Amino acid sequence: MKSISLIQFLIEERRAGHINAELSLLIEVVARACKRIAVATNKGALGGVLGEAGTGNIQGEAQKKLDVISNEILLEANAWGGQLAACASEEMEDPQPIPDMYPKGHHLLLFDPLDGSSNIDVNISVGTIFSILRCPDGVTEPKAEHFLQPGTTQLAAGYVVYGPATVMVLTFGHGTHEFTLDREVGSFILSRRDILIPEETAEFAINMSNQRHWEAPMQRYIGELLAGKDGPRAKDFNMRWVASMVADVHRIITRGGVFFYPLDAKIKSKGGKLRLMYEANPMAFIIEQAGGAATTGRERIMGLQPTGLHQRVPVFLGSKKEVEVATHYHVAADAAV
Ligand code: P6P
Repeated sequence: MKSISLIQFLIEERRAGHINAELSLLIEVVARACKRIAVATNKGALGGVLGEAGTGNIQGEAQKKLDVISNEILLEANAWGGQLAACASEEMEDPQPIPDMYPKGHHLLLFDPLDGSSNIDVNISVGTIFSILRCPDGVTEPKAEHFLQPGTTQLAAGYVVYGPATVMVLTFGHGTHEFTLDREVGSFILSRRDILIPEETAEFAINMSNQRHWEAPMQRYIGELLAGKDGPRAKDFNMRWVASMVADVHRIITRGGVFFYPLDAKIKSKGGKLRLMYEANPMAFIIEQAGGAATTGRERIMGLQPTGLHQRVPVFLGSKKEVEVATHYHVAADAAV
């Protein structure tokens, strides 16, 4: 099959009217930045990039050196291109404006520069997650509130998983597509177009160590999966947990499955573990475009009206039928109260 590069694919998408020239250029810039992040992560111990940075982020988390490096790479790559009005990052409290000496564009870029960074020092896959919104008309100095748009308004979303291969998965709302980095050429090459994940699955991903803290419907749902073929689900299930959302989601994009980070007693006051704007929303867009579902356990993630740039939400995503079962248990339990 003739290989199609990311740039060629973007030109096709422009001709199809799915994206405009500015968004196409922005995706190329983000992809180029992620190639630089891949080079940095692939150096491992030889690059002096492992371990703690000695700083903390807005989340109150200790930053890894690669968190800071990846954030800087994305900010620098996106400062001068003219496609953005501002950026927002998991690593920064406030949005980052485009420097005055550069032209501004019509887009807002949100990202988790290196998701799963606790896995870096043990050489397990990590990734970059990004979401692209339109900057509201007439807004030249975007503030946090201008980013607070529901996931349904995303123009594009994607992730890059830095694993045995460096793989980018993208959606513009016209299907979900996968590109694999050809390191010899330095190009992302289309490896899967119009991905569809199975509606059914026998594989779930959750951090079981939190089980005693879950709400009752989650206890019931996971208990039924663990009961296997002798239980109410009448089939055995397998479990995976990489503790790197990008890696877990990419497995689901590749072979189906379902991923949960539910509320639990430890994190209930924060609203959840994962961040809505630059983790849950982009992953929900990607999963829905691949025929899956993404809810908070009670409602569609992409329908939420955000209340804060770093807002956290529960995440249930993946194979549609399984997300629906788990969500139904929570909705039914709420209705019974
Ligand atoms: P836990 C990584 O820190 C992350 O944000 C996601 O990538 C991952 O799915 C989750 O947290 C892992 O959380 O509680 O299992 O360490």
